[in-house]
Amino acid sequence: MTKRGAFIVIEGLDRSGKSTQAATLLKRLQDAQSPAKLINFPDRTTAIGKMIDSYLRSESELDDRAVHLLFSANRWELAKSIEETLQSGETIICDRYAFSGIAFSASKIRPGTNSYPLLDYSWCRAPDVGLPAPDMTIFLDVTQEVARARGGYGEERYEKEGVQRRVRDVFERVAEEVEGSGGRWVLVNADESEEEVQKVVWDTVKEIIGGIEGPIEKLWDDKREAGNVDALYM
Ligand code: FDM
Ligand code: MG
Repeated sequence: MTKRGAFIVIEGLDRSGKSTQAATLLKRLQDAQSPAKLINFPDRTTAIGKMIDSYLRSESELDDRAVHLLFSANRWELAKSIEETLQSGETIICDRYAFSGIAFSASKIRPGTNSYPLLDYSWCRAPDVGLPAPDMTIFLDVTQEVARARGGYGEERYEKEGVQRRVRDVFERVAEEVEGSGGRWVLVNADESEEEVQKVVWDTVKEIIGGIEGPIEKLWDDKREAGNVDALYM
């Protein structure tokens, strides 16, 4: 049986070194003659992506639910091409995915208060159910102190300490849930040097870059009991 490519997601907070690590991993795979490509979410090049980009730059305002659904739609519009790429035997390294979608939206607070969520966790998760599931998610965990020492955050909407702190909390819940549903979530200490993190990332992915034998799983697609399905169509 021919193997398909591996679907590797890299997640983390801003300043965790995600994009740098993703690019380095791509290069190492290519150097090892292992076909691979790098994608990232949000993909700001599509029509939906352009709306997201404008929102993130604070050039436009959008309802919190509307923008959440746009982020998800941006993944769905690329889902088929992800599957085709994997089936063709090419590995995908993906800089952010549905987990960022939940973490950033579910950590939003009600205006004028200090409490969240504004959007319910399970509501945030729902639109991404059924997307191609990663074979492995590498979470680059950076502390606030180190993020600050790396020059702090940029100018975009979510690049603020308060936001990042809350997002980190929600990511912990996402991690538990991914592991609970049989997914692989690998926590990497991203406070370490770029080289050190590279080493850990490479050691982690080595085993799957030769390809994967099973089918592409679906994200959080909990099988309904037959009885429930029947009830649904009665
Ligand atoms: N982000 C990213 C979300 O809020 N939801 C999502 O589904 C995704 C994929 O977009 F602040 C946020 C996370 C980040 C911003 O991402 C832009 P990059 O990777 O920093 O460009
Ligand atoms: Mg960013």
